[in-house]
Amino acid sequence: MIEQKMDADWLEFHTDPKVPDFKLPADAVDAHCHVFGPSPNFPFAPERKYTPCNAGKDQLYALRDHLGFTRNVIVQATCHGRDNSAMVDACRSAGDLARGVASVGADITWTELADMHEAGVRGVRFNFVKRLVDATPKEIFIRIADKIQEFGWSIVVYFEAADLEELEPFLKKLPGIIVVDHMGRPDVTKGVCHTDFERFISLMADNESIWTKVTCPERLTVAGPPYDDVVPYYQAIVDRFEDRVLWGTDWPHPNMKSHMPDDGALVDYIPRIALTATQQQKLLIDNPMLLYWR
Ligand code: 0GY
Repeated sequence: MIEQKMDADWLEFHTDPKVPDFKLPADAVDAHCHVFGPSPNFPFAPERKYTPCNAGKDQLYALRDHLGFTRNVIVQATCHGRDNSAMVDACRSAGDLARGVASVGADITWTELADMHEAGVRGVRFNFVKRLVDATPKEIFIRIADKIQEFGWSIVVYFEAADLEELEPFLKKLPGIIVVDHMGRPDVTKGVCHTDFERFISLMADNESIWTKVTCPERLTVAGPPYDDVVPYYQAIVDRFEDRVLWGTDWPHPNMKSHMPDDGALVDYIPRIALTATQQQKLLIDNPMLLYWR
């Protein structure tokens, strides 16, 4: 097998993250992370828009233990396209301690879905971020959404704030629970009262089936670590929708060009965005368990 060389401007994940000062509650779930390869065993997809470093399941589970998490939700990354084998293999290795979110086409069969379900997959991801994927017609996503209902899976959607207005009617049509990645990627230079973020808040307020991940300050920040500029966005969401939020590291942090976050410092960020013990319990345990381990 041929090793696929990572992009020249790729930043590798932090290899020596701090032990967090914030002690995670027992049974906490890292509900947004990925595995990349390793490419000799699990080659990256020919249609990928980037080639990452190798970051396999052993490294992910070592990080889980180092940070104090118990469980992971491994989200299929675009560099693996619709070949979910690295993610599924990681889920199988962790037994009941990992769940997966897959990327599939409309031609996925019942048997393939059932096999993935048995391995721990509990959702699909629809990606609208233009730098990551070629566009998929919405009818295709609707067909996939219909197929997964029988399995009780949820849907993760990834888009950027500027695209929400156009996507809103489609999102409202989707069945089951919809989880929006990274709060729909607000532009944090605009402020929490800007119409773009208010649109996102209204979407959640008006649609009880829409959840979100309060994740990736390292992607949303303009100021850089310790990501003070993103805190008000997370607080606004967690305060209002504490039963519909998830948190994850986003390890190994694909496409970070400016800096690579220390995953231990990201864990220390949690009490800044979920202020009470009740909010932390819901964010880190109750909500992900309800969605992915029922
Ligand atoms: C994330 C964010 C990114 C990449 C992917 O699947 C992916 O390639 O999700 C990104 O570049 O913003 O959530 O990992």
